[in-house]
Amino acid sequence: MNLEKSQSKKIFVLGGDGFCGWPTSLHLSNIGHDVVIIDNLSRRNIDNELEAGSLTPIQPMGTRLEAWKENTGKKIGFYNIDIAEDYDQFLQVIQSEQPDAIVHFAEQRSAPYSMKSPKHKRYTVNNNLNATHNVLCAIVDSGLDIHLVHLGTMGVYGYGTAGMKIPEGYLDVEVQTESGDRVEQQILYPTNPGSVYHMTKSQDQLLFQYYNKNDSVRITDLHQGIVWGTNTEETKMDERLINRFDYDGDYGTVLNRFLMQAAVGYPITVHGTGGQTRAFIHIQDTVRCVELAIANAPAREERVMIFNQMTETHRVNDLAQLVSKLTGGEIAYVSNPRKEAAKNDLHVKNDLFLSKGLNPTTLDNGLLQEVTEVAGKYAHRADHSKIPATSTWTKEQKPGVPEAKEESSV
Ligand code: NAD
Ligand code: USQ
Repeated sequence: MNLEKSQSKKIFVLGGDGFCGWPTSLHLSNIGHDVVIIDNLSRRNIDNELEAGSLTPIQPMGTRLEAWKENTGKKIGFYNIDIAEDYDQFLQVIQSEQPDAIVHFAEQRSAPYSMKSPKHKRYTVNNNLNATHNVLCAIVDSGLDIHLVHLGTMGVYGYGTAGMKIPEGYLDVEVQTESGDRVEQQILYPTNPGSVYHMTKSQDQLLFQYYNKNDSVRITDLHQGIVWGTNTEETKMDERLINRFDYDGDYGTVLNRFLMQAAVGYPITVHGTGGQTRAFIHIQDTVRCVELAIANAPAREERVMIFNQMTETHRVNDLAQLVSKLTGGEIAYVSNPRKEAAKNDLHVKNDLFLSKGLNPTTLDNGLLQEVTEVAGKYAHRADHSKIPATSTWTKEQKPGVPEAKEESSV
C-alpha cells in the first residue's frame, strides 16, 4: 500500500536501529514516508557489555540502509546522536530536516538490565528521562508543530485492576467536594511500575502531560505490551534487513525466549509458577500501530492521546505449555529473579486501534512459523550460558537458573 503524495510525511525514528524501531522505519519508508533514523547505537554497545548478541545476524547500519535502497529504491537517512546527551546537535537536525512527526523508541528498555546494579539503575533513569525531556524541549525550541509518537508500556498501569478492564490511559473517577456534591473527572490512570525501567515510563507520562498543557505539543503515547516475533513484511525482503532477536536473560522477552529455548533444546524457564498474566503484540502489528498513530494525530489543543497497543493477554504458564506442546520442549519452573505478583488477572481495553483498522496477528497463526523460520534456523548462534535470567530485583530474589544447568555451570 502506498500513501497519496499529500499524506506522505517526513518522520524521525528515534531508536531506529532497535528491535521495534528498525522494522517500523522500513514499514514507514515502504508506504511512502520520508524516514530519518536517529540512534546512538547504545543497544549494540550493551550487547558488547553483556557479551550477548542477537540470535539473528543483524547487519551494521550502513549495510542495512544500503540493502533497503537496493531492494526498494528508497533512501532512509541516519544520524548517530545521543538524544539524552547531545541536545544541541539533535535540535540542529530537527531545524534542518523539519520533521512532521517524531517516533520515539530511544530508551533503555529492559527491566532486568535496569535492576542489575546501581550503575544500571542510574543509567536507565538518566538516559530515559533526559531522552524524553530533550525531545519535548527540542520540539518546543524548534517552533515547529511536530507530532510526537512515544512508545510507552502496559507496565505503567501495573498488571492488576479492581476487576475492570484497564482503560486507554485515563480513569473515570468521582470525587466528593466539601459541600458533599459528587464531581466526575478523568485522571491519568495511577501508575504502579514494577522495575526502574517501568518507573521511567511512568515519569515520561508526566513530561507529556506537562508539555501538552503548557506548549500544546501534540502527543500520542502508545502503551505497548510485550512484543513477540522477529520479522515483518519488510525485514523479510532481504537477509541483510533481518531484525534483531534477543534471547539473553536481560533483553530476551518471555515468549521469544520460550520459542528460542524450545528450538535450541534448553528448558523453558517459567519464573515461579507462571501465574503472571501479561499483554502481547506481534512485531508486525507494532509497525502497523505506529502507522495508524501517525495517521490519526491529535489536534493542537487536544490532551495527550493514549492507546493500549496490545492484542492478547496470556498467562506465562499457559504460554510455556503451548510452546511445549508445539515443540516437545521441557518446562523448568525456576526461582523468580523479580519481585512481582506470583499471580494476576489482566483485562485490557484496546478498542482505539481496532476501531482504526488494526487486524491482529494472533499466537495461533504465527507461533510455529517463528520457531522454525527464526529460532530453529539460527539456533547454532545461541550462547546457552547467556540464557538464564540472573539480574535480581533485590538481594532476596535468586537467579532463574534451571536446576540441571546450575549443577553443570558450577
Ligand atoms: P531496543 O533496545 O531494541 O531499541 C532501542 C533503540 O534506542 C536502540 O537501538 C538504542 O541504541 C537506541 N537508544 C537508546 N537510548 C538512546 C539515546 N539516548 N539516544 C539515541 N538512541 C538511543 O528496544 P525495543 O525493544 O526496540 O523497544 C523500543 C521502545 O519500545 C522502548 O522505548 C521500549 O520501552 C518500548 N517497548 C518495547 C517492548 C518490547 O517488547 N520490545 C514492549 C513495549 C514497549
Ligand atoms: N518471565 C518468565 N520467564 C522468562 C522471562 C520472563 O517467566 O524466561 C516472566 C517475567 O517474570 C514476567 C513476564 O514473564 O512476569 C514478562 O517478562 P518480559 O521480560 O517478557 O517483559 P517485561 O520485563 O515486562 O518487559 C518487556 C519489554 C519492555 C516492555 C514490557 C511491556 O522488555 O520494554 O515495556 O515488556 S509490559 O510487560 O506490558 O510492561
